Amino acid sequence: MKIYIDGKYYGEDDAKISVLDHGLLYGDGVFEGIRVYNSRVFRLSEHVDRLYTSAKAIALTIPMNEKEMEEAVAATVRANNTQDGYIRLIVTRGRGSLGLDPGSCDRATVIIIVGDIQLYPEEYYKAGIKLVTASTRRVPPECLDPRIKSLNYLNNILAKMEARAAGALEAVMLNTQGFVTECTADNIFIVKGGRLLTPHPAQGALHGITMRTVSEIAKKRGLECAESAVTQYDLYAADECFITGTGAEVMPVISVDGRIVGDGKPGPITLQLTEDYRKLVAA
Ligand code: PXG
Repeated sequence: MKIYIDGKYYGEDDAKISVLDHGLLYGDGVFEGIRVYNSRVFRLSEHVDRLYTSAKAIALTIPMNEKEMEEAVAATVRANNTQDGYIRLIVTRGRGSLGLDPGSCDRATVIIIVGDIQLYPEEYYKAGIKLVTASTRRVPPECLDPRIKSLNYLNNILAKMEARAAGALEAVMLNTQGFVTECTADNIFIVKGGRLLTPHPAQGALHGITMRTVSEIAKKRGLECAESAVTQYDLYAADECFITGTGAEVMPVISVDGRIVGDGKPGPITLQLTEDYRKLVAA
């Protein structure tokens, strides 16, 4: 495995950054998770765009432009000879002194790791997964805008632990007003009366690239698709439910907090979108 750090490649055992990097000390940095399908990087410019927007929101200067970043990602994929895989693109505040002040960090650290990801075993794409609602709420936008894909995932990790403790693979996270936001690393959709609904990013969700792609596919199929407020009741009363993410792609949901969704099997619209998404990424 060849790992890119600040313009050079290192083997897995030699790819190291300073313990004084503020990415490690404070979670001060941003990242993207991106997929490679058939040697092509899926939606690269959208991911790089989101990375630069996240960086801008935290006043982090990335020491290269977006075009150069896209080239660095593509070159790292080529160097690893990756046909199908997962890219973790990370920009940290860089090495500084002990103490929060990012002013002590001279230069951001850019890391590109190309590896594998298998978030969910294949059988779940046919059978669907169970969700539980976590008691850990999503950090409210007034505190930290969830559109910033930062290195600080503790809030989501605590919710993921709740899911695992309850025997589920993913957790629904509510905002501090009690509305559904998203899952720990996935956006969420419901289908009701043939219409798709997903929580509006203003409710406290990351603006997912898979979510946007699935909305485009759904619209092409003539399905109405809206971003709006979604409650737990809406999840329990949904005809169908699924989650979307770079790792998960489109994953059917068959129960939420012990309430069976639809007839307890992945719904027809969900299965269609799962298939359409796989065709699109392979094309
Ligand atoms: N919400 C959150 C909080 C996320 O972290 C998504 C939604 C889906 O966004 P995209 O743009 O991927 O459709 C994410 C994505 C991992 C991993 O390592 C996490 C994500 C993506 C890929 C891998 O667990 N998060």
